[in-house]
Amino acid sequence: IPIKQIKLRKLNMRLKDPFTTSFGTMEDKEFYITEAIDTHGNSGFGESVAFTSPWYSEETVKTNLHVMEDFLIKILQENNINHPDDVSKLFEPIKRNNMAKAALEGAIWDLYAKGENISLATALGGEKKEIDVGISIGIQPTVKDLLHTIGDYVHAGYKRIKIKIKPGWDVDVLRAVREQFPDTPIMADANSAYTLADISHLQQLDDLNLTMIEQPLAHDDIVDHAKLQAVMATPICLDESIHSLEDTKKAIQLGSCKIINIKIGRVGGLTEAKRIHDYCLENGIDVWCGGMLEAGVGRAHNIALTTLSGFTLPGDTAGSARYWEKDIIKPEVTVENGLITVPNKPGIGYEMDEDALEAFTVSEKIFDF
Ligand code: OSB
Ligand code: MG
Repeated sequence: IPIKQIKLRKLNMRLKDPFTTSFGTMEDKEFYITEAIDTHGNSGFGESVAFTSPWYSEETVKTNLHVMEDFLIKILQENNINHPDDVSKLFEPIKRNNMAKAALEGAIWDLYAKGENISLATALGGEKKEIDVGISIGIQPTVKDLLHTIGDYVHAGYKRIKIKIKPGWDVDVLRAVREQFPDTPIMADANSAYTLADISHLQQLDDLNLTMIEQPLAHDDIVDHAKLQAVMATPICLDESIHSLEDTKKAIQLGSCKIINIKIGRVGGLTEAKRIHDYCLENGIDVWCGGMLEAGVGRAHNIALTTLSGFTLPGDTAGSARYWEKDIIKPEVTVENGLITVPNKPGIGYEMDEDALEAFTVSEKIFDF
């Protein structure tokens, strides 16, 4: 893949509504759009999903820049890439910093697919023409607000509702939701807000027929999660704890979870995401594609990944309008009856909206090869 230049654009976009999790509230999203340009003038795009504060994981927008410009881009400048799968191998000497790695690898995957004149989904081996989507709802001011919001999304057709929980906003809230929505697939995401001291409290969730509980315990734990899963009927899904195929194997072996949320950024890119998917498919573990409040480029990558057959559960990749007044891609991602139609154009399958990109860009850096 004859890369001639890499462009890093820092964007700042305001979320339509602030998004609150157990770790805090996000209102503005600052992030990098990566662009890999080849000698034919084709461009591939990626998006970094790190946030400005290290609340979800240790990476931030600033660490992304440091790692990309001082290490990862240098590696790309010094090596030939025949296939995007080479990238994660080349990045291996750099520990973690998975979101920075994924942002660059994603642009190279898009560029590769465009060069082959196939969709990114096809390049990854995905065959679904449409994907099932759910929605993640942040912590709301009141239970009444939450029930109202859920009603809107159920009405819009979303296939499952994920509710963010934290101590003080959990069992009673979910019980009220279950009463009002007896047949809706519902799950909860704690973003690591509990400890094993909360076992008996969390066990009450077993009465509510939840599809799963996501990351109830520490962000870096798989041992306590195994202890919790042993005494809970509700499947545990791991998010924060899984950074690689190796982590996946260990978590499954320990019985720490029955489901895995795959986020491209968290695992260091599409190649590793696909490897985790393949392993889970072979071993009967359900997976789904998580979200990081992405703009259009990251959303497009999530859609492509979700076309792989092992993504059996609806993901968090909702439509653009759920997050943004205006997205940076054309057309924007739309959801109908809880489905996103997978684009079949080459690469990510969406055009950049140059005006929007321009309007949200706060700075730009160019690296020539
Ligand atoms: O834990 O899945 C998470 C948003 C920000 C950080 C972490 C998470 C989330 C979400 C929202 O749940 C997913 C989305 O709608 O993009
Ligand atoms: Mg999560």
